[in-house]
Amino acid sequence: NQDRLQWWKEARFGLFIHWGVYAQWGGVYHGHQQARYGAEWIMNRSKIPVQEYQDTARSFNPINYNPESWVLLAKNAGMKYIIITAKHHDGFALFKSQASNFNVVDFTAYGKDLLKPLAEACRKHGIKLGFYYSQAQDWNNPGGTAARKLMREGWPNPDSVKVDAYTAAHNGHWDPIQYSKSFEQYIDSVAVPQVREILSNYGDVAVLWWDTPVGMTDEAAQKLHDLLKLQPNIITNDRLKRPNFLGDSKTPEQSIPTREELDGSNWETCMTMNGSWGYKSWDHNWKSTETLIHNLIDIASKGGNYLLNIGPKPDGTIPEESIERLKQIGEWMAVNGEA
Ligand code: FUL
Repeated sequence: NQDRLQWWKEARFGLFIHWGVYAQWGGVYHGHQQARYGAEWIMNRSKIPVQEYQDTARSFNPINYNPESWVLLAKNAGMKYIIITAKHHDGFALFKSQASNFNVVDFTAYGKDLLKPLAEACRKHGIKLGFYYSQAQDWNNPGGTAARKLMREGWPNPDSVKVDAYTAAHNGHWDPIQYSKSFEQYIDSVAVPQVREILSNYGDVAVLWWDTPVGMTDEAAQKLHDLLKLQPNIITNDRLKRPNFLGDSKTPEQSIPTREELDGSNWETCMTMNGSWGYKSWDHNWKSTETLIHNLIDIASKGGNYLLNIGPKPDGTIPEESIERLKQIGEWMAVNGEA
């Protein structure tokens, strides 16, 4: 129904948060800078073995995580909602999960659920909270899929031709353990129970943001879609499985549609402030505040939403450049924005 989408249609501006153990690498693997794709792709781009990636994840310890300051930063910038990566393609869950021990509580030095205090802070300050969940790709939980990305493009490893041949023969996977279960087993034992967890344990969930339906089946999509009943007012995007599960909104990535391209459907442009979603230590290619405000005006005037991203560091702090820009946008909004 229309009421369900009312707040979203008026929101205009939201914060996207890409955070997980990939932040520990910061876009660098064994001294090599991962050039293409966001830093959250480093495991796939650099074909990091599952064991090595997990060994690093053990020491994840974001002691400076302060979710209330994140929420206030968003709120003061004029944002109405936050979408955080509950689980990205690397399969690491930012929440306590019974379905996979590759989660922040059971696997890391930190040992505490990251979504709980964020949900509380959002409730306290009147900001809607949504979860991004990578339903198909999962590079750590066996049976999850992997988009095939050639290693040759970004990693001058003499073995890369061999690795590329392996991924070609194994549906994009590069580590035999990724193949030890079927996709169906992964959906039933990890994706379905985890989506049930994030829709049950954190109060109201405003949005479920699916992503990259690599290898997705209609059957699996239906099982996931059925869980949305747990949150009757939830809004979803168009990335669960095309073309049969198009959700409520289109998701142009890093681009703003022209007026000619608008067809009456709801849409939300997601965009990075530099070139990466996840924290990339060496990417200094930041958009100016002026550009970001211009984008917001352009999008709002065309009836869309702007989901602007931050990639927090492994210690839980937000890059200074992002904080600065969000504060400046807030100053502009205080003068020019609606209440
Ligand atoms: C993409 C993902 O593969 C990126 O890592 C990022 O999450 C972006 C918003 O969606 O398709």
